[in-house]
Amino acid sequence: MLRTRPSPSRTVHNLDGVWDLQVDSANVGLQESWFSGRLTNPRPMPVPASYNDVTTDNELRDLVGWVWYQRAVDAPRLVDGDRLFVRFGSATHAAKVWVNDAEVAEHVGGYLPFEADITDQIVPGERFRLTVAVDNRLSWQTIPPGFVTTDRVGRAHMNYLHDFYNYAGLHRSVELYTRPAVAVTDVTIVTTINGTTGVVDYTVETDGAGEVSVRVLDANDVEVARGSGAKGCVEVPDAHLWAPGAGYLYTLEVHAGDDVYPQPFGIRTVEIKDKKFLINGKEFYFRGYGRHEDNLVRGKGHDNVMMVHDFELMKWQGANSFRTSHYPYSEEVMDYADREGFVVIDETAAVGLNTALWGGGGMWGGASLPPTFSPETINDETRAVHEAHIRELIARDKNHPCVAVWSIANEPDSGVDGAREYFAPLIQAARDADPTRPVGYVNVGYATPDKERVADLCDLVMLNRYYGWYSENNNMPLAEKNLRDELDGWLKLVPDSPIIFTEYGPDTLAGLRDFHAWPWSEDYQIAFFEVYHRVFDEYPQVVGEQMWNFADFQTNAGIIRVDGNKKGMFTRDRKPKAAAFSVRERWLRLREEQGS
Ligand code: BDP
Repeated sequence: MLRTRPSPSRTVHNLDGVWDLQVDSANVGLQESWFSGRLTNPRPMPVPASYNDVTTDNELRDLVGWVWYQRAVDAPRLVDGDRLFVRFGSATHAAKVWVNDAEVAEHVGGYLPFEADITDQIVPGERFRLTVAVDNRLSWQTIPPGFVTTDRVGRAHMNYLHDFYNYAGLHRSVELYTRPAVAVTDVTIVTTINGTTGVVDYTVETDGAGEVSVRVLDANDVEVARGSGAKGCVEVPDAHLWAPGAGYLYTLEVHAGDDVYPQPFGIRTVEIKDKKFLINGKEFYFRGYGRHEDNLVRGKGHDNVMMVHDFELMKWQGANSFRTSHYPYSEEVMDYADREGFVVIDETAAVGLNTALWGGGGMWGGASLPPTFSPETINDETRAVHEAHIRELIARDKNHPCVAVWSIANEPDSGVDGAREYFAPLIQAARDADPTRPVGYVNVGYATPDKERVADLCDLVMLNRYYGWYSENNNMPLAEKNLRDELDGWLKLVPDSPIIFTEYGPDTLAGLRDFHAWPWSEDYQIAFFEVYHRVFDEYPQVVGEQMWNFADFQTNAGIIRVDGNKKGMFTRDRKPKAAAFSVRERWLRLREEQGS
């Protein structure tokens, strides 16, 4: 789906601000048609934000079910048959939207955009009522999965198999935009490099028939190439490449009928060859983090101040990449990564496809659950939802030069019956949707090479490992031995795949120092990274290190979390822990040696 971008033929009206919100604990709003008038008992709620931490109300914080957002909107005047759309950056996890009394949109999946043409529901220049009902419930047939239980005192619980708080609400901007009736509806750009020439293949889809032409503008808006037709190839002589740390962007200005749509892009290639990860034909080594969209008070609400600050911290540390663990991030973040030259492993929201981590004394405690892949849990219907989600993500992010890898899941149960059958068609779906980028998934610690059933279908191996934390705690010599032994197993299982460590790190309490470098101390975090980095340096097949996590973040309540997960390089309010400085030294040195 195209991002909203203003142009001579398009206007964008931002609807962020303080909306009304009403909690629907009894789940009656739909039957009682709450959309048909003003909400009767609203409270103020900022958009974008997670609603959970904004107020002091426990009912809202731990709600299981629907909330209703509402505001009055002034419809713009429309010229020459223009169409008016309302667009949501995301609504977590499912939403229904009404304009006055008319339902205009329904969407499931909490981290991707959706929109509706509302031209026929509004009177141009007049005010209308916009109501959005948002449901935070997950099921075995949603991505990510979850399940609701009710306890003996009648309390509903949202159970989920992932380690971050189930923040919900309108996390990203809500916008109105206008565009001509005949308009650009999709653009796909694929670039290759021929000597010093950038070769730009493009495909344009339109609503209605209109003559299509394109111009390529450089970063100073100077035209450097042009072409015509809905599909074609234009050449940019002396191309300025997009490269890690140097995010040079061109614009493909697409004209269709009267519509003009400016699509930014970068000229660059990504490729895996001889066990190396290549960007523009040069070896690339990933330095960075798994991250979260997570901040004090605003939860997963997008915030430009925090976005720019986080990128400043990553640059300070010498990072060149991150993974959008464990869901698609806001479009603002993807645009900014393009611009700042960060390399992104773009992940779906398929986290927690793994009942083994939950039940039978698993990491998160709780009741035993059936096997991961079963008719009652992750089944064919889940796979269809997962596949649609992969396609939606690739449709949204395919033109971002920052995206170098598609990660189609985090830590699924990849070593059990049913895993290969489940994942083979999904990997194929990702390749069909984008034949240009490597595809993989992130492997869980206990799906070791002897058990693993999916890795050989992927282009690369991505590993989350916690030797020295969840196992071999306070025994780094044994952790190191086990890490090396396991790596040797991967080299045998998939000798041609490069390996990226996508998670490793211990929980670390900021301010806790210890002469003996005990677990939880800042000193243990430093020692832990030293061991892992020493091992990485000895295995040429390891082409990246993304520690867990950029910053401390909020999780569900539980006996292994103290106000959240504390594996951050930075605290939740972005203060550096001691390891931030030692890792910085390493990453600045590697940047020097590796040139990006
Ligand atoms: C992995 C998960 C990640 C967790 C992390 C941890 O991928 O979401 O937060 O471990 O336990 O299992 O800290």
